[in-house]
Amino acid sequence: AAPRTVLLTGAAGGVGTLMRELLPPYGHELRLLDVAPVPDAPNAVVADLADRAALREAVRGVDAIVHLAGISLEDDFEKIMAANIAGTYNLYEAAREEGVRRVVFASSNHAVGFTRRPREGEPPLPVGVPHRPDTFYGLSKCFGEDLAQLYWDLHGIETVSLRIGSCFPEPTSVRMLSIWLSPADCARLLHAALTAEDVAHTVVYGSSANTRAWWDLSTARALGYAPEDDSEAYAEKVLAEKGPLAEGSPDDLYVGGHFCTDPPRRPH
Ligand code: NAI
Ligand code: 15L
Repeated sequence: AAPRTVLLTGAAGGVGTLMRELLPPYGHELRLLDVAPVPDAPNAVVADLADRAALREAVRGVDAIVHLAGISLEDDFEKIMAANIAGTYNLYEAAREEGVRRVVFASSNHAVGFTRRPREGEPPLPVGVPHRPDTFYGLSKCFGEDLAQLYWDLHGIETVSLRIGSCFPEPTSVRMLSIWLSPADCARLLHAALTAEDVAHTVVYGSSANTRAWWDLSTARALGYAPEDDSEAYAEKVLAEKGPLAEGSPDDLYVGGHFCTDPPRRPH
């Protein structure tokens, strides 16, 4: 597909930093935005998702938006409300006003975090399971998915909502062996979500081709996503460090794992 100009929000964050490197080789020209300064990016837009005028200017002329910005762990409801709920609404409003037709939204496994994870021999979890957030954070991702559906039905703006598992350079826990999304596969998934035709609002799980996978990747594969990585390469190391999952522990029972009982909080 032709190169596309893409606004990458959350460009200073963990995933944003990785994608800044990994997306341009697919032919995407990136415009960067974050409330924090983006290292080595003098042209990045430094703006809060609360600033509607800045968002409108930032989305002007782009073909698509990859929306990663927001609070990425649990926090006080008011903070989640401002950054993830109102912030995502502000961004979609800017997209509508400026005629941007495609958004890729970083949802999260925590939108369905209290769902039981499939046991051995059970089918992988489909995207159609009801929302079952494990935190205010997960609840904000449910909102984002529903907002995406509304903006498709009402305004014809297409979204791919990615329920990302754990996107880090390496899996570092037993649960992550099931839900790891390697940075290279994340770039493959974003590219597919940016370029697939007629996606309307599509929800996909974002993980690599993990041997221990929990999720049905068929909606992601239908976009053209073909994962190449498997966390199994790290399994021996992780299991030696962490030991097997304790039966009946949150990480063993739930999609959202320890977020269900003891969610990591954003440091202030
Ligand atoms: P991160 O916390 O490292 O990065 C988020 C970025 O958003 C930060 O650079 C922060 O400054 C920016 N941001 C926060 N509030 C903002 C605001 N009001 N206005 C503008 N920018 C703001 O998070 P990470 O790990 O890079 O995740 C990126 C996205 O993917 C997040 O939306 C997260 O919820 C989602 N996600 C990430 C997963 C992962 O494994 N890393 C798993 C599931 C979802
Ligand atoms: C998320 O949604 C978080 O943003 C990320 O930091 C990880 O904790 C991930 O989920 C996970 O479930 O491991």
